Amino acid sequence: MKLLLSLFPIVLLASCATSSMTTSEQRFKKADKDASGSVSRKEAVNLLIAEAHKMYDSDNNGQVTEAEYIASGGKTANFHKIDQSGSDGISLKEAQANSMVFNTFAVSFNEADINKDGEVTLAEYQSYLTLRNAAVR
Ligand SMILES: [Ca+2]
Ligand SMILES: [Ca+2]
Ligand SMILES: [Ca+2]
Repeated sequence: MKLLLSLFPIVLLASCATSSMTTSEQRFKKADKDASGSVSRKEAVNLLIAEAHKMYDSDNNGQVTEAEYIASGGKTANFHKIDQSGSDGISLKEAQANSMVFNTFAVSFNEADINKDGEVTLAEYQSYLTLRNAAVR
């Protein structure tokens, strides 16, 4: 758990970096897979996990090996918890199916879901970004 939380700064930094190239609206639309106008917990978390998985997968072969995981600040024990199949590689599917990973990434979704209805609207997302940027400054 502790090791996954250490992922967070990386993920937040990455989303800051992408937001300079894409607007928050574009990012929101990307997360809203079914184009329902709001982002569900599942949609948001799956996207965050996909982004983190991509970042950990330094050689881009679709699998995060133990070496790649450790190199990104992960711990062996957690690696084995997520690598359910024991294949020395975490696929995106495995990462998304892992409840420990899901719950970790759901934390930032829950923060953004201001009225706690399980969906984040564009307005909620934008006020979340404003709050977060204010906290950084
Ligand atoms: Ca949606
Ligand atoms: Ca890899
Ligand atoms: Ca909401």
